[in-house]
Amino acid sequence: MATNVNEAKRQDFYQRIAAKGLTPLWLNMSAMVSREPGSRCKPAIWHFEEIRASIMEGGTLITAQEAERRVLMLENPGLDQAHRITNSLYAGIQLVMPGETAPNHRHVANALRFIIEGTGAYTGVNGERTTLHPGDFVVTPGWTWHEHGNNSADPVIWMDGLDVHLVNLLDASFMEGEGPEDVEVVEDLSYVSHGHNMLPVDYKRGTEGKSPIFNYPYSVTRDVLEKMSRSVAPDACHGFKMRFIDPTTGDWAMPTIAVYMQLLPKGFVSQPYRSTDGTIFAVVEGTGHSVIAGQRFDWREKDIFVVPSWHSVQHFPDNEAVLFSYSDRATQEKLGFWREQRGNRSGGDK
Ligand code: GTQ
Repeated sequence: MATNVNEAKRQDFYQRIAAKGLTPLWLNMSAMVSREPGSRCKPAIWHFEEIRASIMEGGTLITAQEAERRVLMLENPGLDQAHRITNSLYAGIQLVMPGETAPNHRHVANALRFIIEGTGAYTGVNGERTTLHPGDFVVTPGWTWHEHGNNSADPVIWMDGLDVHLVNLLDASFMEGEGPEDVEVVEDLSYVSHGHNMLPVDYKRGTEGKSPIFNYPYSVTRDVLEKMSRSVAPDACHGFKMRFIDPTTGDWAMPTIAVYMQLLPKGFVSQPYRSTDGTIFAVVEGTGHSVIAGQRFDWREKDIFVVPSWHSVQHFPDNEAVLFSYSDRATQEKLGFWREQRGNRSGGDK
């Protein structure tokens, strides 16, 4: 029946309904409901040497106080300078120079810090301070006051990871500046009181919806990876990979962002792996390369690279290497969207 309708009539119809705020689904079906993820996000690498030169130059042009946060955002080359490293996630490089502070503020978005260079800067979360060391993973949960400062003699550089694009997709953003002055509490009180297989007796499990721990120190993480690597067999796709958790629930350390650390042993070649969570990697130790959807990326310490959703990745460390990574898997799992595929099999692997 419809085949008799002439094309000019259809075009006329499309034009008339467009003026009424209507569009035919049948012209957009495959883009709307794709057979598999077709991310515009591209595999990419940022070498730290170049990042460092740029952020240090930024350091001569604006103060942390003036900038509020002195950050260079990592722009995925496939995503139109939209201030995102994957479709859903943000990554930035923050510099705090000796003697500087970045003022107290809070926002709905959850943030992580992954410390790349320098020891002796601090982040304050709701008045509790933690000192930052290279390799530390630090959480500032949504709507907690946070400020940064550097009392050391050296510049401190870290990577920020935020779920701000998820917040903005849902039009749920609020932020406030000029938070309260620091209150005097024991440094790392949250880790002391929640991170040692004990909880304050009246702690109500999971009621906060976020981890009570702000700093997951690298000294501990590294020791865990070291002992795991000497005791159990490596996973064929991941080597020795651990995920950071909220110890009160066993859920991810952040409600939206999954965060990991993995050790790739000397001589290891990972089997091809892909998953629906586009993942940002930071090299903590070692050199090597990764092949992402057929493209080779050579990396060394402090480099940052991105593996887009449903792109196959294989890692080839030159010697023992350690990779930090984060993705939106925590969100996807909660919504029932997340899938992975291990090895070279074709088709989904749900
Ligand atoms: O340190 O609070 O990279 O609010 C972007 C937004 C860092 C921060 C960013 C922020 C922060």
